[in-house]
Amino acid sequence: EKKKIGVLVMSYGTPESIEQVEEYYTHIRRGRPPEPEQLQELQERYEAIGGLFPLRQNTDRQVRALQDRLNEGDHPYEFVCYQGLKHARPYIEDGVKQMAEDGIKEAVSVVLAPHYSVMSVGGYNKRAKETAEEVGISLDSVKSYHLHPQLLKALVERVNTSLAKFSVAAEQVRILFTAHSLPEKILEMRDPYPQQLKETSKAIADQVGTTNWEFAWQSAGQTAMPWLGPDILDVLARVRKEEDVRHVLVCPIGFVSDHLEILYDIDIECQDAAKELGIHLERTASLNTDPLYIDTLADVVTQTLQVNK
Ligand code: FEC
Repeated sequence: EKKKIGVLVMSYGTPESIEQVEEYYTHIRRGRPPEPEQLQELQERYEAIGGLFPLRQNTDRQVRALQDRLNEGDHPYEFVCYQGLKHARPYIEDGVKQMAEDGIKEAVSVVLAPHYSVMSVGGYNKRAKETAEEVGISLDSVKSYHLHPQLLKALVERVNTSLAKFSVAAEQVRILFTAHSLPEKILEMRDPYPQQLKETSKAIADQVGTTNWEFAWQSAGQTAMPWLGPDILDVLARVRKEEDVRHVLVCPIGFVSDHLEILYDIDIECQDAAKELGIHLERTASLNTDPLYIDTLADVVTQTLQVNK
């Protein structure tokens, strides 16, 4: 009989229907319901990507692929994956409680986002740990995996595939690596997030063999506090105006699957801006269930398990 290890796979979460957008948005805003205009604006963004919520299916597929991958090969464990979503059901707490109901005593958690911020992955891990302690599960959390060789390999392949779509030589394409912006106050906390993102960007650019790249933030929230910049829309305008850049490849390294922040913020909003500016803009394909990404996850989960045993 193999020893059962629970694997809590945590992801952002998405609504299941347009009607559920309000509840979801309220959860993101820590219980404060959005203004009617804010709600309508968000519902319109989901409508613009087809009235669909692809993050749910993509997360389901990634979790299934990870469980299969973890159980391949010869080892003394049986891994059982559970989902824990930040802003939708099953919430992180639901996933941990389900593990306890199923008799799991030891678990590892991993977030479907490679870079650590106290405001992103830190928040997921805290909720998971607190619930695990309540229900008597010993839980260790993966913190980040932004330089994992298999992850980099998958991203380098995608950049190379996209570079081939331009009519100019690869070195003439400006690569913009992006991730979700966060409030600037993370800088005061010496948060590793900006540094890790720059490390991933540089590692990919080095392996591709280009120096024609920069980093930009995307999807900043509409709040009074300042968010990390420069924003990608400003970068597009600047590189066109100041350097006459007309070929841009966006590589959203902070995200691992297709969802609103990719399909709307880049594929609609940035594409529209690029068209206005006369820029040919491409985006790298999302990782989704790329076996190299699933290998990355399996590897960091088993390493975390071993280090702590
Ligand atoms: O497809 C989908 O349904 C969900 C797409 C989605 C992903 C995502 C990832 C991240 N977020 C992060 C931080 C913040 C902060 C706020 C915030 C707000 C929103 C809103 C929507 C939304 N996020 Fe998100 N995020 C996604 C969607 N996010 C919708 C609300 C409307 C808006 O502001 O656009 C601001 C909260 C506040 O108001 O206080 C902060 C970070 C990530 C990447 C890491 C991760 O996946 O966890 C960081 C996907």
